[in-house]
Amino acid sequence: MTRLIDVAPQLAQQAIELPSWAFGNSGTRFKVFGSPGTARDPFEKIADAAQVHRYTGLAPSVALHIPWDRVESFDALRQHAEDLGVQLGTVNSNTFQDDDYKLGALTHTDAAIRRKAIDHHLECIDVMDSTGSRDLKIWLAEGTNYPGQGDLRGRQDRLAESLATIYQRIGENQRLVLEYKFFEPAFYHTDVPDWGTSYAQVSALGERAVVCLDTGHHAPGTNIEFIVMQLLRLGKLGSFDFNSRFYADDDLIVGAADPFQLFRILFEVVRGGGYANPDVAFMLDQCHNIEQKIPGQMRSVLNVQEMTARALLVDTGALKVAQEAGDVLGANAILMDAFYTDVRPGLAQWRESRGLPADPMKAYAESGYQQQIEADRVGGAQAGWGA
Ligand code: PSV
Ligand code: MN
Repeated sequence: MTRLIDVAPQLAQQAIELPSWAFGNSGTRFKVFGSPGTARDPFEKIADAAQVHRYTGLAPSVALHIPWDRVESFDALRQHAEDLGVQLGTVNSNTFQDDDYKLGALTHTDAAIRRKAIDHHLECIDVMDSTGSRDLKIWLAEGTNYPGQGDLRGRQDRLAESLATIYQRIGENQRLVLEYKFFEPAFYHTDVPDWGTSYAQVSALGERAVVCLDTGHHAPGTNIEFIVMQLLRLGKLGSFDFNSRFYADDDLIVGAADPFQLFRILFEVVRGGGYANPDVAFMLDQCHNIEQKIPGQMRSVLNVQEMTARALLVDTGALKVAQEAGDVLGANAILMDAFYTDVRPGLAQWRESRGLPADPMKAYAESGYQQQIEADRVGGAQAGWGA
């Protein structure tokens, strides 16, 4: 049986990128709730993200969303992040909040609107040049609501052409990462609905184009770990947007809804060579609508760490023997043994041995940071959906 101590060196390599938007207000389409102390600009969002890293040692970078995180000087934002001990990470484009994009952006029939959407992505690459970011992550809200509304094939062809124009501008050390989602905001068809479409589109672009798998973007019952295996096998799994869901794209705390699914995904990541592999970025894509944001992000990265530890504990040698012997129940039991191992006390001890608090949630709660931002951040507009 593998022990936690045996996998500590691997655990020490874990890095999970936080989304800047987790530190702004968000909500449902019915209501966005404000909460005291919420960041009012990208600088404050980065400061909050740095707290998560400070107490967990797990979150050394922060993803940006443009235009939500547009600032006068990205060099200054980068310096601010570095001063706080974190880096700026993935740059996410946004072609879903402009009236021009009502009927499409990169797929629009109007060449002028397609050009505008392409130019937005080129601006994002300029930002990446200043921030030192490697990845441009593209999620498209494009699709149709009614059969017959659009030419499905024409839209796919225009998408390929627009992506190729963007890809030409991607630097030597940069990547284009294409995210898929099976529905929403379009309800009849979505232009990049599944991993296969994303894979087909990025494969046509070249080596530096890869797929992003958002765990919340699949139909209920989808075997997500199978997709993880397949994309790793094909060398095209570029990143994860981790979150969890009960119903649709709920954007809840990763591992909250279904810890076993998170374990199964991470087991395939480890098994497929995607763990501690710089080519596979671990990110969160979550919102905290009613819970506190900084502890919400802390809980999330800790959930990923706990399930990673369990995945690393799987006795792969014994598993292989059982699989090859056709020992169905034995093989399943080996996997479940690791899943049912409570790694929390071991992780607490290990954290302390590295100068981190045994209980990061408690340490943050006792730090006074939350009270401080609630007292300081008075006035101004809190960051939120669209800002
Ligand atoms: C879309 O649902 C998505 O998952 C994309 O990653 C966006 O960038 C993000 O959510 C916005 O919250
Ligand atoms: Mn996402």
